[in-house]
Amino acid sequence: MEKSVYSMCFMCSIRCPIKVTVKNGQVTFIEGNPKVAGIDGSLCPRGSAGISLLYDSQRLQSPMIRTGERGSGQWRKATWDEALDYIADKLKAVIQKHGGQSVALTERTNLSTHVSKTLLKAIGSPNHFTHDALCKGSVNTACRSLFGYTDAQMGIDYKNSKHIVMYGRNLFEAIAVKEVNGLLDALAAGAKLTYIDPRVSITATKAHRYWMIRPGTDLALNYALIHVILEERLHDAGYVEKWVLGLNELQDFVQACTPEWAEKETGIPASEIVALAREMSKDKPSVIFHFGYRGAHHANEIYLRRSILILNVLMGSIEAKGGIFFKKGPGEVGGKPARKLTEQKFPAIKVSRADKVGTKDFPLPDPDHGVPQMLPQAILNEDPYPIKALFVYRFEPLMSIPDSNLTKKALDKLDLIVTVDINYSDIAWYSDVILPESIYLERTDCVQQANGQKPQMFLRRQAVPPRYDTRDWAVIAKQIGERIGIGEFFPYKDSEELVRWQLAGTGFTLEDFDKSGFVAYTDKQILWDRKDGLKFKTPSKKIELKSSLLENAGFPSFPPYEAVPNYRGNQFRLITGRNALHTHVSTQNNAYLSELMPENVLWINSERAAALSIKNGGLVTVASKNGSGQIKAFVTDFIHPDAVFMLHGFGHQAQLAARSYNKGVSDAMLEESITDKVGGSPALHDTIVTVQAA
Ligand SMILES: Nc1nc2c(c(=O)[nH]1)N[C@H]1C(S)=C(S)[C@@H](COP(=O)(O)OP(=O)(O)OC[C@H]3O[C@@H](n4cnc5c(=O)[nH]c(N)nc54)[C@H](O)[C@@H]3O)O[C@H]1N2
Ligand SMILES: Nc1nc2c(c(=O)[nH]1)N[C@H]1C(S)=C(S)[C@@H](COP(=O)(O)OP(=O)(O)OC[C@H]3O[C@@H](n4cnc5c(=O)[nH]c(N)nc54)[C@H](O)[C@@H]3O)O[C@H]1N2
Ligand code: SF4
Ligand SMILES: [Mo]
Repeated sequence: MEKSVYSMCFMCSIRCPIKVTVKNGQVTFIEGNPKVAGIDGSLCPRGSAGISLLYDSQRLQSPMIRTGERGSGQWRKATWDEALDYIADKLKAVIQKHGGQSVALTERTNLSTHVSKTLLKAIGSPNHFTHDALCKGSVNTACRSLFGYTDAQMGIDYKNSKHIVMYGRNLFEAIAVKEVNGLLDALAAGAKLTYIDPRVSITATKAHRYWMIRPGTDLALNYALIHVILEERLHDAGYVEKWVLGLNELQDFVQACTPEWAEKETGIPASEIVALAREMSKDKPSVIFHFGYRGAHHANEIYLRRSILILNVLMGSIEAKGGIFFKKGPGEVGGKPARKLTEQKFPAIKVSRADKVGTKDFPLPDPDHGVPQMLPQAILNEDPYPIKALFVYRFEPLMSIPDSNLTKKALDKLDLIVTVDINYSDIAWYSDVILPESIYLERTDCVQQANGQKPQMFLRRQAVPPRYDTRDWAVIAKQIGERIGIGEFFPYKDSEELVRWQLAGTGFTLEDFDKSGFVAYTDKQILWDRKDGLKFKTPSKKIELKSSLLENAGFPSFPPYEAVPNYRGNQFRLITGRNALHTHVSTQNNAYLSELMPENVLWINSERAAALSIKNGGLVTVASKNGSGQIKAFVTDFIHPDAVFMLHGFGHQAQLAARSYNKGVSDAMLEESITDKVGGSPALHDTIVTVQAA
């Protein structure tokens, strides 16, 4: 018996639409959903390795309760009832003693985030954290400061673009399949790609123009580009006049930021900066300055992201074909979105967030997401109140929050740590109870509201039943809720029933997804009229270069540029990133992927390596204020002398994940916890390390 199931990949959180072939109850093939335009059957290497995850005997197979010290790896198998009762008893005790706010939950934003939020709201805790700030919090704040929309409400029209500029947006390795295909289509149609990175990534090798920028200086480059554009009147004057507030202030501010000034800071020749500004202007408005995820993570990240967005604004590319657009929801065509459990009525929460987001100490990061790198400090200082229980769902605080040793210290103060994972992650290993979730091929998930130029909904469907004693998070959360007296907030029996509850009132049913994995509210692309139909959500209803969001909170719109120091001797700036074969910290133990790439290495510039007697392939010790590790050197001309680079995601410590145990070094162990206090992101690239032959 053979069947095809339309679903969504979850080997990373991009959620590409997939088609799964199931023969006699076994998954035999996974491909990109051929019915989705822009995917057309393609998948990335990690997506293909989903089969190896499904049949992996090293993944979590049943609930576990810790029997030895935290982190000692001593466990006993438990039944679900035992594990859930254990959690409920501890949780009730914590809530009784310290109040509901003492319970925190961290997760990577996912389709069941409304379920997790419901659990916390019903308990009376504001302390729900997503990964967002760690990934792109300052991008989010930058977008809100200019347009009143979050970055998640904005999309990029690669396909129709004529010139795309990427600041370390290493799209051909840090993959999202539809975006990669869109960029490839644009390049095939003659678009240009300019790529800027201190390291020659795969994307750099495909670009028409590549600049090996001195790390951390992109902001100087952008101020010079803006300088040239305004000086030479290269901007879209009609668009700017109609939609923009603060052009004069911007012009005054960039007066001194000449290309010659930027050349000294960035290492990029002034003449080339001028050439790029002129080229982009010729192709405007169908141009994109990519606003990133995390090309450069510094303490002034928000101002870099604003400068990139401002370049788009000057080109008039916001809501232009081949530019950046605002995602349209079902409301644009009279449709209704899927319901969320968080729409229910909850008791009011009277305390502020433990990370202080939304208070005068930390006013601007998005309170919908919080700032996870502040959680360890909040736990350690019990400021503003104690946090005593932590749920970790589909997230890895020990490897995804900078300064792992500090995080560990904070975890030691907790009365209860529960991790819901699919793997023996380091955080699972450090927990009191591990709850195993069914993997994406084994479960139906909540509805994905896919807003865009055409609003749609996608669904992840169960392809095969769970191989082991695992459950879906929506069900696990409900079963915990029932045990602590908040069961009424979870009005469903299983995930399918929850999906039906979500779809009620949308005009679509669960069965409507069978044919192709998605439903569409309309066939037509929606673009607002750039002459008079743009709907900005700022207080002025304009694009605010001079931002009321920032200035009302006491932050400048255009702070002076601070020069970036050089590093010499045995000192380097540590930079990190991704590779096409792994997802963050999730896939290092995958049988296929670990064979293809078992460990990370340290990229180091040839001349600097020679001066330190470091040989290609030789072992080096890399050390920061926080810790040190030994790693193989990759000696190359393809990285700027100021920086060393390592892939994120290695250095796992959980022994039962035997393929990844102790392989390579963890960047999070080395990184200092420094935060952009305006935007909310951690400055992951502001750690200085020393490197020496081991
Ligand atoms: N030091 C450092 N920190 C970083 C980054 C960095 O480069 N360096 N990058 C940042 C970025 S951009 C991001 S997006 C975040 C990502 O941070 P995380 O979300 O923490 O990382 P992931 O590797 O995506 O997944 C974390 C955990 O989810 C588990 N998991 C995977 N699939 C499932 C599932 O179906 N169910 C359940 N229950 N668990 C599952 C994995 O086993 C893993 O333990 O990290 C950020 N933090
Ligand atoms: N294969 C794969 N694909 C993924 C993911 C994954 O884990 N694996 N994760 C997804 C997620 S959640 C995210 S956030 C995206 C991340 O997507 P990207 O942000 O495109 O990916 P990174 O690899 O984090 O990019 C970091 C790049 O920035 C460069 N860089 C470092 N410092 C500087 C600097 O000062 N200036 C400039 N211009 N560049 C600098 C680094 O050398 C590196 O090449 O990828 C997504 N896609
Ligand atoms: S980018 Fe790759 S791993 Fe991520 S969802 Fe798409 S196919 Fe899966
Ligand atoms: Mo991310």
